[in-house]
Amino acid sequence: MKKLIFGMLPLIVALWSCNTPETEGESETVKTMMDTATAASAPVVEDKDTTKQEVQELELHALGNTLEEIRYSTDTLETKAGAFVKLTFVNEGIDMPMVHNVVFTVPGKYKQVALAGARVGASGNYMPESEAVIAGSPMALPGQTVEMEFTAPTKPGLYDFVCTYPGHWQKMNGVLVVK
Ligand SMILES: [Cu+2]
Repeated sequence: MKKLIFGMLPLIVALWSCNTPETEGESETVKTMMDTATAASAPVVEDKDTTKQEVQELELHALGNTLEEIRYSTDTLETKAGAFVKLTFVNEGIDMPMVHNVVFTVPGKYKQVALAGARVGASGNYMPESEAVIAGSPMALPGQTVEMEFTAPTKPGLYDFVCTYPGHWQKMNGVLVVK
């Protein structure tokens, strides 16, 4: 009996060692696949981080065709703090003096910015170089639609927006609510 077991041992060892390279080969393949998977998923995580900023789409119209009538379609716009704002500004005016823009300013500075913008004049797009300006749209001629993009303030609060075309600020101003 003892002799039989010893006699079979080389066979068992032979079978075992025959199996070994294959098992090793498989685990090597699995390891490689896992490495590839990790490498491939890394940039996806990065992409997610860069697109983390929330997008806030807003629309604003300029209404009226005389200095008495002119106004924005709303006096309140709203966005989340730090969001990427895409604003579509539609000028519904018809006659030539109905030229408008939208300039966002720090709280309480819309009048100051508008008066400074009027002094800059047409050549400078009525846009003053001022720390009070957060962002400004291009000028929209009568019937024109312009787009602007900017990052909303990260600090919640009540900010202002105004048209800096001369003589418009009294009728064309509003509040940007940053939540
Ligand atoms: Cu205007």
